[in-house]
Amino acid sequence: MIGARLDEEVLVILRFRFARLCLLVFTLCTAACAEDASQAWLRYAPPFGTRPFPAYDRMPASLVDLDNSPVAASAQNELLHGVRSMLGKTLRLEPSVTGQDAWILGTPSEIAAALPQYPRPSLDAQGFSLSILSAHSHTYWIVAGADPRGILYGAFHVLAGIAQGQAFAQLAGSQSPAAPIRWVNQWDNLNGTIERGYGGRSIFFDNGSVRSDLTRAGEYARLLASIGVNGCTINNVNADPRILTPQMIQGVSRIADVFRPWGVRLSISVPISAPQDIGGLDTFDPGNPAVAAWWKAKVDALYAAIPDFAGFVVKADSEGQPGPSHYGRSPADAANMLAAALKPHGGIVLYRAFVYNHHLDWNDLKADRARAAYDIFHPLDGHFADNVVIQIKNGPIDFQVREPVSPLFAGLHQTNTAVELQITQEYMGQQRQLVYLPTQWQTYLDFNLHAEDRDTPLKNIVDGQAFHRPLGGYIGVADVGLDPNWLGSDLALANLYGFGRLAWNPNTPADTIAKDWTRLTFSSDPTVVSTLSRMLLSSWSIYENYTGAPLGLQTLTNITGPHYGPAPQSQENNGWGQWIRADPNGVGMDRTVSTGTGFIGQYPPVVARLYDSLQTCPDNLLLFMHHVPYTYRLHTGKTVIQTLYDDHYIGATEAARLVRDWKTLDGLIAPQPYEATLKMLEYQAGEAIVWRDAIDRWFLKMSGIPDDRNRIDHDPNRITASEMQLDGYMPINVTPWETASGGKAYVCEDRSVCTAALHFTRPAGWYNVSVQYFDYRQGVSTFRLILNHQTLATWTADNTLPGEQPNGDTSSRFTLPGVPLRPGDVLSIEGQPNDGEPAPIDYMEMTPQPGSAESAHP
Ligand code: GCV
Repeated sequence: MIGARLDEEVLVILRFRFARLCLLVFTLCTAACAEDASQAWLRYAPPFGTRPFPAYDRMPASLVDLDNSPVAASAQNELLHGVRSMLGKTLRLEPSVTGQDAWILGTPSEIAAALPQYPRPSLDAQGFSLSILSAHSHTYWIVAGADPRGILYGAFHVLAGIAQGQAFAQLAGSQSPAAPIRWVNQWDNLNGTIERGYGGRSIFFDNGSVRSDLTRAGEYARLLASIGVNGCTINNVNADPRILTPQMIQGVSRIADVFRPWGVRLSISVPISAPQDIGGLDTFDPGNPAVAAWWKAKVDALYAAIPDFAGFVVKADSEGQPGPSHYGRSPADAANMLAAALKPHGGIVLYRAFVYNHHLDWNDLKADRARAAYDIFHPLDGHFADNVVIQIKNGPIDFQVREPVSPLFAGLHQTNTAVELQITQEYMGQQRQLVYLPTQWQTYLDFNLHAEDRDTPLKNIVDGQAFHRPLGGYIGVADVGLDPNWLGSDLALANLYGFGRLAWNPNTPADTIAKDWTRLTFSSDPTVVSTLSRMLLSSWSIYENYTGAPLGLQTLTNITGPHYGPAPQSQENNGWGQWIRADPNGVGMDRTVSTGTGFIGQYPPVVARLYDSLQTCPDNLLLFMHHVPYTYRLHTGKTVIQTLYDDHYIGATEAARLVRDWKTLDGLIAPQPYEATLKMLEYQAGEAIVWRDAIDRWFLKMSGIPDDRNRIDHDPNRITASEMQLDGYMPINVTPWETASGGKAYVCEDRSVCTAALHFTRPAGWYNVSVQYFDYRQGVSTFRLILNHQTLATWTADNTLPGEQPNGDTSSRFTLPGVPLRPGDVLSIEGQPNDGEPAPIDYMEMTPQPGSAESAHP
């Protein structure tokens, strides 16, 4: 026994030394290595460039770390690195405070022991306090943390302040996190893929094992710590039971080792069927003692390998995952069994409320997926163990473009809850389009559910205040990958950053977060900060408008496919229950109490009254709550159908504005992110047109009511392939039909080259020429744009869009601005297929440059 304990101590010391060594290597490397995208908001650039920063001229030269923990060592190393990088000075590490000015790191009691004059702040767990103390004729810059994590968060706060040009004195004050749980979930599979991940392969797993090189995992933990995130669930909630094999537990413990210096606790998702899947039992019934014993032994083994293991995330009885209902047991039976095994070690269970039947009867007008979570979990309120937290998606459906807040938050008063937000943009453009989500999240977090007829905004429910719960908080589905910039797009990182900031303090305005992130990531130049933050803040509404989801239609994307391009019909006629119930007369789900599914009745009375009445239901959720005729007039006075048409035009116009705004930052942003982002925004502007046209066409056909400006399929600048002279190009049907002109794409199938040509008949002038083509995931077709005999441009269809067919997932746009055209010109597209991609095309558009076509005669 004593031998075992000694071994354990030696192991802890070795781990600690290893962590320090890693940190040292990390510090030296990051100082010497060039700035790269993986540094995200931690690039530590001098805030004023080469100009001096006098506030730090007389800063203490020494740094004393009074806390002997690996996490405080991270704080120390981070300060060393950040100060050197931003201020060009290297702090001296000193063992004690005597005889010098110093930066001091420690807990209040450690600091008071060294400096009795120190007025101890009272701090909540993981909180920090920054202050300046003058004593013994010396000045101390103090970073006090309630615990090692608090010290680390304080150090990151100081560095973020320096990076934004703030003096240490300006940063003085205390902060504590709003809630104890501030976790990210990763949906990584053991084979290295990531469900709904758009930033490359897993940083944790490859080919069924934990990666040998976990450098990125350690860097990820550092990023998370810098925004106060304290937990990470490393594998998909659609969990592979092999995560619990002894070999895998050893591998996972290596991930915990690289998380530990950053105060990030590791958790895993587990399938409730694991005792049967890999445990050799013939049951996984949570009421069976052998099953409970299996879990207890498994949990003990996990803690032996990972002493600070955080707990389990569970998806059960959902989308094909096995669950306790198989044995007639409830979620509480399953959650409590796991909780009992974890409790002696201090672990917790996050049991997801995302439980619903995905084989609903579409013809049943009372069936409603939105009701499921409340119907299942509300009756169990008070039956969950105190180390169980119910993890509830923000809305009752599934991370849609807009949803109401889930009524379940107001239906669990004696149960811990956490809100699950989605950082990865599954329904929101998949990181190929700019959508800044803190604006959306804040709408949810501020929403007052009026539980018990009191003010109970969602943020105060999940932080435990509203119902006096000891546990609760924020979960963000992040899905970062091995791509240098983690999420596949530089701008998408604002969402990861924003999640951490809101989980720490949900009262932080989305605008502040956008500006801070911009300064830390790109530049403090006022033009950059104001332009980019404006772009970020408007992006959710732009996306909502052009994707066809305004008025509470949730999403109109392809829900049975990749959740990307437009496919409104995919909502209907299936068991998934994301119905919008559009018919020739009207649209929307009737969820009222009197005539509908009764979902609205799950809300506390104040909110139920708001949504139930057509007079008070907000326009932006109207069609989520009510079925109305297309001619129904909104609070704006405009009809539903005309609003749907107009909003799509507004959204597409605004998406084009994002490109123009970004271009004003040319020269103010480093070349690589500038170019990559420009490409993304240009693509997005094209995709906004695809969405606009598809959804407006679909509603025009469904409603039979014309757009009052007759815009749909009447673009005077557009000539479709069917109107061109074709050599080799052949029409094929497109599914869904509304994602291409006339429901057809033109493909080059049996030839090495095909062409489509048009005779230009409009006035001479300068035109922007766009070609709409389809870019499959596979194959790299080549296109050539030819004016008479002159090649104007060539490009390749080399994007990795989520589709292998011509439709809204793959429709893409190439634009060449400023082409001088004259009547009689022949403009042609030449397509060369490649590897099964038949150089598919849709149309060409010649848009006169403003003011030029009539006046100029090139
Ligand atoms: C991990 C949606 C997503 C699934 C996801 C599921 C969940 O249905 O499309 O990919 O599964 O939500 O949150 O469990």
